[in-house]
Amino acid sequence: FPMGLQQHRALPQQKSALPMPGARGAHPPSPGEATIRSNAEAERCDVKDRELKFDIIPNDHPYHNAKNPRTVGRANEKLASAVEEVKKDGRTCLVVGGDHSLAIGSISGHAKTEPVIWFDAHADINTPLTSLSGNMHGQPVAFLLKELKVSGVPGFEWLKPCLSAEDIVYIGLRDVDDAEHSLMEDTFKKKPIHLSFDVDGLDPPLTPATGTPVPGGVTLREGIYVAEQLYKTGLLSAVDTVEINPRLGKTQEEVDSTVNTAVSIILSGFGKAREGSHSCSY
Ligand code: B3U
Ligand code: MN
Ligand code: MN
Repeated sequence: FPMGLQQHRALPQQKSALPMPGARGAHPPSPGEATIRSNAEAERCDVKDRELKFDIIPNDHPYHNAKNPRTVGRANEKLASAVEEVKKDGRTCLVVGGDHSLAIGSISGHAKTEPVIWFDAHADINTPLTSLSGNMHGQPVAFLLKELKVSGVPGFEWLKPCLSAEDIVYIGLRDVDDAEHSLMEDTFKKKPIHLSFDVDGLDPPLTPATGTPVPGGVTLREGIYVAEQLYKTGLLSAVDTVEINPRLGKTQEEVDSTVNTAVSIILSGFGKAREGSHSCSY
């Protein structure tokens, strides 16, 4: 921490169709900030930049396993107010920062009811009691979740947990601590999943016999991976596979490749593993 936090910028955008003249604050732009601004303005975004300055609180002793709690807590309080102002101004809020603990302030300052997509290799759901590293960037989800009732952390007196477990979706998890795994098992209810799979989400050469192909779709490997992972949850309880129209195939080959692609997706969703399906594990 805290160097990343000192560089956070709330950069709202897309207010009007015309770029604003370069109205700037007193501080010189950092190279990253200038690059974001110039690229966003080239896309005709109306960028209103604001700089936040954060204090480093002296003698900021750990609270259980949470390091720098007062510094991180106060910084997030400021960030929450800044994000709230950006939203009141009717803008889309962009926060550029280092440390993921900033999500505590950013999400709290947002209108507080939105679903959150947490794109991360890590679940960031440790509490000050479970964290092994003590790093605050491994804890923001716990601070935000009503169910986990994290409280008493100095610097966070202002915080009211604003997320329910059903408001958050994780994408990309692949490094979850044991304690985090238990917290997730207890907190997130497992609901049956319905997969509605339109084959035109795949890249067109994979399913040419479909009505409205669009270039730039996902690969067969990615599509199969999604279906395999859903199968592995044990929660997949209904599957649609749609927009397969053999009559639109210009050749038999096009019809066959479309059908074969759909079949591979379906089989993966029903448990076919690419290394072969084996009933025993050894
Ligand atoms: N779960 C570990 C590792 C970690 C979390 N977030 C990041 N790393 N970036 C922890 O420190 O809580
Ligand atoms: Mn993270
Ligand atoms: Mn991460």
